[in-house]
Amino acid sequence: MTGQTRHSGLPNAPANRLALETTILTHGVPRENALSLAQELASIAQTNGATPALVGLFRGEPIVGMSDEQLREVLATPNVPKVNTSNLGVLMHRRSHGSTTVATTMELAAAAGVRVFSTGGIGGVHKGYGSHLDISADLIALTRFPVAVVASGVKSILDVVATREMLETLGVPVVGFGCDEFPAFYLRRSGAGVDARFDDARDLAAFLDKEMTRSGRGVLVANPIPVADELPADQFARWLAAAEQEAKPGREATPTTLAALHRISGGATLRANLALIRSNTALGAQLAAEMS
Ligand code: PSU
Ligand code: MN
Repeated sequence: MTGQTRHSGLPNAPANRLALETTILTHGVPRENALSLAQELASIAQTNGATPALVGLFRGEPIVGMSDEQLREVLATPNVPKVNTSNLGVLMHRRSHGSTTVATTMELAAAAGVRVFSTGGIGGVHKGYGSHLDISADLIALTRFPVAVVASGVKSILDVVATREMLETLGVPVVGFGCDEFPAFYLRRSGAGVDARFDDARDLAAFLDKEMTRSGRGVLVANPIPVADELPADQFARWLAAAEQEAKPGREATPTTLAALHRISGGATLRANLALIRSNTALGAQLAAEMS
């Protein structure tokens, strides 16, 4: 088969696959938006030269390239668990459906030879509601799996500057696409920096190829939310302060805060979230198309 390389993992897998995650579908957006979002992202990936591969757990089976039919069944299941590196094995053993977070999507993508993955924003260091220490497994996954993650930085519900510092501590390369600052999801700027700026997708793809082959680890590609979709910082701060009152600890922290924000903002944060996911999917697809 043409277009196949030693990186493609499976014998017949195309080399231009772009991984997409299931947690943004099950926990990041209202359920009624999930299927149409998945279909839209798949078509954006194709338009930009990639083969989309939705990652998730179906009846305990790790899937890289979930079918619409499988996705429909997962979405119709109430309380689909969020799959982290830590509970992946147990959920496989129990033949559960599961939606993969950034960390687990990277793990399964890497095992299948997929080297690029687009999402909204990665998890990171939480601000610490009460006395809890809560740091996402997404950060550690970047040190373990050779996958380039295209995201609009970390979700602005987190401690963005602490997360940026933690990435530095872990030695994760953070490159900005068309930006000098580390973006903060709904906002284009955070005050923190990136390790390098790239403006050309081809050049960035060439770097990612070389870097991940060299290090065997991941890279975070920070792609800021499109200018037209950015939220006003002061308004966002007010919405977030209100949403934080409803946040639950642990695995529920991110989904409960996002859902509260979507409601309190009258849908503005959801629209911004969808806009940045689309934009990250387009960039990820261009990179996947260029990489070997
Ligand atoms: N990006 C979004 N919405 C989301 C997420 C990312 O636009 O819901 C998900 C990702 O799956 C990420 C997870 O891995 O949030 C972070 O969860 P935690 O903080 O529990 O690690
Ligand atoms: Mn957590």
